[in-house]
Amino acid sequence: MKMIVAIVRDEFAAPLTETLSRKGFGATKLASTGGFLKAGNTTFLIGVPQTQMDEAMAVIREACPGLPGTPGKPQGPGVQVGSATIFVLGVDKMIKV
Ligand code: 2BA
Repeated sequence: MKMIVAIVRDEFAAPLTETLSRKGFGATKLASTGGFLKAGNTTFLIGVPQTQMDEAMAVIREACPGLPGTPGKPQGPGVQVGSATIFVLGVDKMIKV
């Protein structure tokens, strides 16, 4: 299993939440703030079985379109903010009690 930590521009958080839910992915959303611009963004924690990683990444790419700077507006002078910054972490165990 993997843990996807996806820091997403706020404008893409609602569509990503909707698609993840519709496709049956479990996710937790955290309100977060970028350390550089100090603007709000949304961090998703998504626990994903290895076999579903490609599908999960495709969902994120679809919901968070564009390369840095597109299609959204610049959020600071000379700063282009990407749609999502994604980390993939290994998970030893997932336990629910
Ligand atoms: P922020 O930290 O507010 O950064 C917003 C944008 O400002 C970044 O877009 C980047 O284009 C620029 N930027 C960030 N740090 C900079 C610096 N020290 N000098 C010059 N420009 C800088 P993105 O790279 O697309 O990042 C979007 C958001 O993703 C970030 O918001 C932060 O919340 C998160 N993030 C990006 N890289 C990260 C990392 N290595 N670790 C943790 N969070 C990260």
